[in-house]
Amino acid sequence: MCQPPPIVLSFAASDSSGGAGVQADILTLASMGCHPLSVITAITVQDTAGVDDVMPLDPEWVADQARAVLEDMPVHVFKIGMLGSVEIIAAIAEVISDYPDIPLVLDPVLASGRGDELASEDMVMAMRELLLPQATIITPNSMEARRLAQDDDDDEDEDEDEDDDDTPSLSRCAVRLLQMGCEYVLITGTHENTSQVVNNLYGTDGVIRTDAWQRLAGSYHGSGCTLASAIAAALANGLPVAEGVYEAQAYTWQSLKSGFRPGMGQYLPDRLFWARDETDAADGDKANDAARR
Ligand code: PXL
Repeated sequence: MCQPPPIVLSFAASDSSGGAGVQADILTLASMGCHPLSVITAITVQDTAGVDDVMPLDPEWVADQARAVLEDMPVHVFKIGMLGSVEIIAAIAEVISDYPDIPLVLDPVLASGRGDELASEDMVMAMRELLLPQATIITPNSMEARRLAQDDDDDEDEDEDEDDDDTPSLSRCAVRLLQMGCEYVLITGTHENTSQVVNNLYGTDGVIRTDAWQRLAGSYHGSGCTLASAIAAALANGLPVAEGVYEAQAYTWQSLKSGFRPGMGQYLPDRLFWARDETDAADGDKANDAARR
């Protein structure tokens, strides 16, 4: 028999459009050779244009789902996405604290790429206090990094790092996030006003790697979930963090490049791009290029 797939446990919310959330995690993890376990935190009502409603689950149901699978199977990596409530954050923090040797990839989902709020200020505080200290790596975009790293003195020294280049203040955010207890911070640059998308991985000694990617035209839903799950899969497959972060970015960029627009809103990444027939993929690219022109 060949090697069984490594197991990744994803804590995430359901996205009925299949673009983000647990659906994105399952597709990405399976596509990268892992067996995905899914603990649902909340149910969203959404299409490719936006989130209409969110129903967080009872925190005991979240903890019970996790405990059931953790007592049955060896989990190689945890991945956390959208959380739903402060009580759910506390429940998950307690469960995973019983498994300190399992690496944790935390995607601090605060808002959707389209701006729908997905976390209250209380949830941001709970994430800082209960989840960040347990994380191997967190994967905020630049807006999430600024909000997570904000502290009470920021109004006073607002001008300190504010020149035309945003990099110093993002690196300061990374330092603060590392001080909160995570081992690595990957800040993605999709929302920055740069010609390429520049992603920086920080560790306690500073920047570990900087990767720049061609900025693709169009607006995508589910890219953050794809990237964080791809990192979880890479770690589960045995890659060290810096290499896993590169592999995950390359996979995510390719899935975005092969993106498709199934509805009337955003493009979705094609997490199974490699499984398409080559001629189909070429036709798809042409159709996408035409649609984006
Ligand atoms: O992309 C972050 C995200 C995560 N999880 C769910 C979402 C979104 C964004 O919309 O809906 C369920």
